[in-house]
Amino acid sequence: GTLASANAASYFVDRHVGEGRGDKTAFCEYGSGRSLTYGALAEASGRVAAALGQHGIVPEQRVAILVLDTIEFPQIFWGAIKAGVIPIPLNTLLATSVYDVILRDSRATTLFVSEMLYETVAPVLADNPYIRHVILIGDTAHADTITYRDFLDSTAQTAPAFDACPDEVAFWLYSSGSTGQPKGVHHIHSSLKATADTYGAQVLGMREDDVVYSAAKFFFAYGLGNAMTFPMAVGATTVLFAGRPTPDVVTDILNTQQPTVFCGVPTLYAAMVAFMDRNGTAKAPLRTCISAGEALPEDIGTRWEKHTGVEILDGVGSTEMLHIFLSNRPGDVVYGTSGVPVPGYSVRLVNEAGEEVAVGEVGELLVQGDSAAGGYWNQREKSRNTFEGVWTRTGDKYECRADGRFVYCGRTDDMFKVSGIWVSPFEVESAIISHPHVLEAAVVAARDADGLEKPKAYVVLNAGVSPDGIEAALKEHVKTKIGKWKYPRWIACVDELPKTATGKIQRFKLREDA
Ligand code: 3SK
Repeated sequence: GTLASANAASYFVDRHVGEGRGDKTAFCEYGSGRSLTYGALAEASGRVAAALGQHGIVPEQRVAILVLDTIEFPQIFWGAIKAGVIPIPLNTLLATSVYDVILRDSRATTLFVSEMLYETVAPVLADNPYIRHVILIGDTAHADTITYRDFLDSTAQTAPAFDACPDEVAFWLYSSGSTGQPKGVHHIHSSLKATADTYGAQVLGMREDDVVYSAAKFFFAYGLGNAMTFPMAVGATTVLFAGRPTPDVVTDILNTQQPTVFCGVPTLYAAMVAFMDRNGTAKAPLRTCISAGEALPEDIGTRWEKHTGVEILDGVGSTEMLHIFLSNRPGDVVYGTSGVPVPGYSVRLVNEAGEEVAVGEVGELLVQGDSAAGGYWNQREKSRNTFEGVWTRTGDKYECRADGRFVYCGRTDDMFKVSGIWVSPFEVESAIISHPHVLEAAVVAARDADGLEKPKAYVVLNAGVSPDGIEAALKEHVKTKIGKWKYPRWIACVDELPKTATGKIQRFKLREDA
């Protein structure tokens, strides 16, 4: 039927009650047994909306959500949206000083925080000039906080959806970026449906009888689509897990929760195939697996498919575009590529002069689609450099092959030339990872005695593998796999690679060290 308002909560939450799905489970927590039906979510989000008003928090003010993936998260997120208040999900893995920067930058008036995360953020709350309410998801309030239960009990009312306009800002996400300061990315109400109607419906083919598990959490745009808006667009069910998705736990989630859709990132897929090689394959009725965050090495996709019989749809998206805009399609997967534009999006590859590059040449990827963010909060220069009219610059270098598939060639600032020829760190990494002794690798440019750039590799070996002789073996392996000039001149074996909270390798940190 027709919705009363363009408020995204009317479509994603309240509509289901009118359509007879009030008793359907929307979210269930792995481990605790707690769950939330669509009807209970409609009620709880209405209660959150009313309680926000009761506490004097008015439309267009911001509330920060530092909450683990539990059933309270959707209640708070949708409650705020319903009220016209702007929720800002925060990465739950950040350091205290970064929370200080983000809370000040956003000027959030309210913080919802899971008990387990309170200690990390608490030191910056007393001096924050904007925060008026701290609402703790847990049983015992600390000084200057109230519990979520008491917050809800402050009213017996449920508020209807605020009459939002489709172009109105609905929520923000902070982009961690591969370098530098966090940026507040503001998204509008209609963008959530735009991603559900395009990637969610036309690539994932999300269905009402799907059960989704996303190892990527709600605070990440990738997880927000996978675990919240795509299943909620069709009345499906999402499995939630608040802890760290290690291969043993993820295997147990697959075995016990029986998801039909699994959403991971390359690091997790790599760890999962190594785990399944040792412990046997997880058994779940999976129909689709997806990957994003960084490009998926071919070898990992092939090994995963051998184990599970299900292909991985590798795609690329961004916080700025809200979700995936280039992707492999079901039944048409070519590992080592990011596939083709998602219906509803168009892309261009341009050189430094802004001219389109020819097939087979490397250029920066620009993307156009309805889910683009409006800009970065209070960062005019960065907004202008990224959002150019209808086009959004991604900072990713791509090549479009003659068959129309896009191949990732690294970040605009990661590529380098060796002997005058472009080298993609990603290509060298993929070659190294295909060696059976290697779990993960990152490649950056380092300078040789002549001051010329050459590839240097940081390598994590598989458990139990000795580093003796590995340097010569890997150099030879890369030379034969992708070409003589591309082999890493130096190889450092390390215990782990520096990564952002969302799993992207922080090559800039390695470059500082190289
Ligand atoms: O990194 C990605 O590929 C991605 C995908 C979906 C949403 C957000 C991001 C950053």
